Amino acid sequence: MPKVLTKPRVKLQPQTQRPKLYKVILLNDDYTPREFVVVVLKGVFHMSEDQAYRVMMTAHKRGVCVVAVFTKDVAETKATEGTEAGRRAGYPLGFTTEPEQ
Ligand code: TYC
Repeated sequence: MPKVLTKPRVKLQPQTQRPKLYKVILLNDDYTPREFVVVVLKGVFHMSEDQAYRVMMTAHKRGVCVVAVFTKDVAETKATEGTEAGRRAGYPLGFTTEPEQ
C-alpha cells in the first residue's frame, strides 16, 4: 500500500505567543487632591511614594500618564479600582485602559 502524504490544513500557532498587553492610563482633572492621587497609586499599583508622586505630577502637567502595563483583565480591574476609589471619596479621578501597539 503506498503511503499518502497529506499537508496539515491548519497552521498551528506557536505555543509561546504572549497575551496582548494593555496600558493603564491616569487622567488629570482639576478637583482630585494631589495627595489623594498618590495614595491611590500606592494602594492600587503598589508604587513607592516617590514613583507615585512622579506619575501623579506627570498626569498633572501633561494631562495623562501611563501607570503600568498588564493583561487586559488585570488592566481593566486596576483601572476600575482606581476610578472607584476616587468616586467613593467624591472625586472625579479617572483611569482608562488602552491596548499597546
Ligand atoms: N490636577 C489635580 C490638582 O491640581 C491633581 C491631579 C493630578 C489630579 C493627577 C488627577 O491624575 C491626576 N489638584
